[in-house]
Amino acid sequence: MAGNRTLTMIKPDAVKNGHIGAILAHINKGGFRIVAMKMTQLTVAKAKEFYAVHSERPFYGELVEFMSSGPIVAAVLEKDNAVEDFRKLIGATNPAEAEAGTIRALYATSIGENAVHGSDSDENAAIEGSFHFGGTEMF
Ligand code: FUP
Repeated sequence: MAGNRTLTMIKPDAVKNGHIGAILAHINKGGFRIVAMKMTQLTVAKAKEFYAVHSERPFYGELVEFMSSGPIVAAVLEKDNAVEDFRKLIGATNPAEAEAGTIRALYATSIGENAVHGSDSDENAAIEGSFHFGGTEMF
């Protein structure tokens, strides 16, 4: 995956609260093309693997429990400068600090249950894209 792609997950809170459609519309309006997408549920083991970088953090257990608690929507998004532009579109990790109009400001409930994931680097975007999708599932 080149520098024009990022990986998002619509997290269990946003799926439960009925925000899939609104979030996808927001993503499309932001100029991103969806090049891969699926609804799925992470097992505890897969959630641990995805967030392994946070394994020493105090919130790791809760994060893994939350991320495996219900279905998510994973998608690969394409746009010039995708990683940085998508992080602007979603807003700060803590929705209380997220700029008005961002996806987290609109749909997240707390720092732990913050509606969406966005990759933090091109390198991680490629790793996270391959985590969720095989080569024949990305367009
Ligand atoms: P982000 O890149 O904005 O998703 O944020 P981080 O990579 O720092 O954190 C990943 C996830 O860990 C967050 F989406 C939610 C969770 N988290 C907490 O639950 N508490 C914290 O203090 C920080 C992060």
